[in-house]
Amino acid sequence: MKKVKNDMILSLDLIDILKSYELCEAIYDYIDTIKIGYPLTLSEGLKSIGILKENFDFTVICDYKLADIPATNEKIAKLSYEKGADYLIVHGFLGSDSVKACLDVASQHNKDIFLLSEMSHPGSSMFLKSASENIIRMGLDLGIKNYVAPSNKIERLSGIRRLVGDDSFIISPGVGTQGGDPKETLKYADALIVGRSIYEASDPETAIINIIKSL
Ligand code: OMP
Repeated sequence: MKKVKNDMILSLDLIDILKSYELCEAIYDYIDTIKIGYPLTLSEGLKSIGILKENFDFTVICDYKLADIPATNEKIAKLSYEKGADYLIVHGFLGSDSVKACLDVASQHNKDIFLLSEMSHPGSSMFLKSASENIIRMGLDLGIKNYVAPSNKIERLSGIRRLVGDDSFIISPGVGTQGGDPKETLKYADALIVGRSIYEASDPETAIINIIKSL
């Protein structure tokens, strides 16, 4: 992935397209990349991708954490890219065939994926943590250059950076509300993913400016 403006991606987990639109109007001077997931898509439909992308010229990462058999992953990926997704977040624990199905659809659309190996919430240490390194190695074998790694578990994030090397792109959620520190995170990640600290703030623009200042 190319550099993200202000090294910050807005995680747009609102469920209302009008509120999402208003938020984007308030922050688009500072943000050029947004992440849309199930909350907005299940509430307002896949058309939300196009509405926000076309009006604000955003790069859109669709966070559907794809985790299914290859045939189903392929269908979800195709729909997402056709509706305007530039990147899809894909779970690695399903194995290489499921991930490869997404990679193949991405390359047919001249788009790309992010691979997820472990997560920022506490439960991630039950099963995902022990599999994470092997998942990353699978990603590297598949030629994947984009990864998601947790900001609030800085040793895990730095370990993933060591594994993937400096020419891979890491985006990092868990900043702010989940405890991750923006400045520390950017020692190892290329961009922060920030949701509630921005969209739940009484003044989202000021919230963004304050994060940028803290860097
Ligand atoms: P906030 O905690 O509100 O900043 O939102 C974080 C966003 O990143 C949410 O959309 C989560 O679903 C997502 N996320 C994580 O919080 N942790 C992860 O390990 C991975 C993701 C993700 O894949 O984006």
